[in-house]
Amino acid sequence: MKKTWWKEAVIYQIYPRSFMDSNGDGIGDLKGITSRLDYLKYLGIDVIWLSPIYQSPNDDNGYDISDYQAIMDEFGTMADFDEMLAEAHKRNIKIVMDLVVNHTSDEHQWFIESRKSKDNAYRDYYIWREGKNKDASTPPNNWGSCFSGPAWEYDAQTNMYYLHLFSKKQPDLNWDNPNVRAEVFDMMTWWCEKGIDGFRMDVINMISKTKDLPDGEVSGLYGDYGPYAVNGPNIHNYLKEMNEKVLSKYDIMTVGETPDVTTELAKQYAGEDTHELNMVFQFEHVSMGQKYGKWTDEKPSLLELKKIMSRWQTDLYGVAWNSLFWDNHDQPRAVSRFGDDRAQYRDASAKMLATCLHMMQGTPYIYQGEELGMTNYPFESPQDFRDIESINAYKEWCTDGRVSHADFWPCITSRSRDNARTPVQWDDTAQAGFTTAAPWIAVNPNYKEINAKAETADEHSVFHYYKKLIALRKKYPVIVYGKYELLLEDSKDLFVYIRTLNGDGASAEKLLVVCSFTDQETEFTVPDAFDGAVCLISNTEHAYGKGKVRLKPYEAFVLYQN
Ligand code: TEU
Ligand code: CA
Repeated sequence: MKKTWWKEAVIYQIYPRSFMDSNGDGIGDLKGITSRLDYLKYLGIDVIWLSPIYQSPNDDNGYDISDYQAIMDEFGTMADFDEMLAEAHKRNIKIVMDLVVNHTSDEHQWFIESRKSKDNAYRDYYIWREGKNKDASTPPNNWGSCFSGPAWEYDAQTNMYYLHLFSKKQPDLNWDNPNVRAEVFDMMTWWCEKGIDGFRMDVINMISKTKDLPDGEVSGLYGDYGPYAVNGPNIHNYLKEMNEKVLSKYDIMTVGETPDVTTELAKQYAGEDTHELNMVFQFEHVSMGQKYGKWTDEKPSLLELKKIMSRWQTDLYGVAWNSLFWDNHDQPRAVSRFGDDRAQYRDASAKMLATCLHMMQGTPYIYQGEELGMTNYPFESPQDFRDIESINAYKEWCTDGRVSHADFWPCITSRSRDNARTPVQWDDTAQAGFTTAAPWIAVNPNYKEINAKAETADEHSVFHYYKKLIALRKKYPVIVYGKYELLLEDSKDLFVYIRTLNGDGASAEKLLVVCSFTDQETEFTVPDAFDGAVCLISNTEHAYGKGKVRLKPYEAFVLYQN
């Protein structure tokens, strides 16, 4: 496997709206990010993935872009961006931009033109269709959008519908139009010339749709667009073209957000020699359990989690590259979901989850606040939601009477994207030091106990544990390049694996990673091959010798043998 900087890097995701407010308007901004770069340098990360900072009417918090080459007013100016980029580079931190080109905002100039008339030069930049049977009262097909409701919006001006797989303010671009591809590639080149270090590509495996757009299989209220819009017919051609025309010309990293991919498809998207993307960012391990669609309060099964994560480790080994993450801006907080956020277990289980993930193969992503062990928010009512997906879903499932509030509430609060979007907790002053005004979304009330100031000062904190994991990755190539092997496949409590570098010969290096996913004490027997091994990191005070260890709840440790 080729060695590259992005395989060895640790990435930190910033959701700018919630990271740090510099000018007291309650909204995070670019100057706020710049002011916290020293904190990130101290943590030890190499790359920042910046969620969208472009001009946007904020129907979906910046994932609806109205100008790809301008900065959102609330976040600052292009000069602020240039300053942030320069200050990051000064600290050897790279900046990866979010690239959202499956769709634009309906307020993008292209769409404003497109909807004007059937013969407008931009008409074909988007996906327009007549209503079914030319009947304007029925959408072209039965697809549902990701954010509830139909995936088609009727536009009276031309008596036709446009496709939007996300909100109706996010019309899908027509990638089959060569002009669309040329415009996107030019825009990407413009950012590369500015000196940015890569792209995280939003739902990039959804840009190619089939020519016909037939009804999908119905589940719930709408039909599924999946077979016609995800991993579509021309996707690999378009990515290869993008690679040839833009990506291959720069030393940048690319990560494709790819919902619904198999490991077979990932080998194509992110293969060593396929000339598409560097790595995928896939969701199989965070998609377990479905109750009301994605809304569920079920605890994920460890057996299933191990199966999924191990399959990705094994199938991609030597041929393709994956991202490692528990959290991002679309997911609930990991410690609440996969760990245990009760006071006595939060710290241990946050460290255990970090160990489990950061010792695997792939590029690790830390989502802002995860390094502090931030938890889900205690929502009290639907009025607390800011996220369009949560707001619409509550209406479609509950207000419209398909399920009772009592049944639905625990499910939506367990999964709401707003769990990840509450402000970063910097200190124990008002609004957790995020802002001096009223924040756009409420601060989690636990900020007095959980905050960056307290954790950077305490060498036993979750923060310092992450710092140590990052440092270990830099020191031990086995963490980046070693081969993975799952042990104790059938254990319902323990996630145990080995990593091996340089085969079985005398120069072999081995890691043993042991993670307890239970709030009970358990027992584990250290394999003989790890007799006399060194403990690289652990979330308890244990001394690990030969043979049996009695494990505390959520205990984690890593042994190294060479
Ligand atoms: O997300 C796409 C995606 O597949 C989901 O994670 C989605 O956000 C949702 O959870 C579906 O149930 C990307 C962005 O990460 C997300 O923030 C945007 O809202 C979305 O695309 C549209 O741009
Ligand atoms: Ca601000």
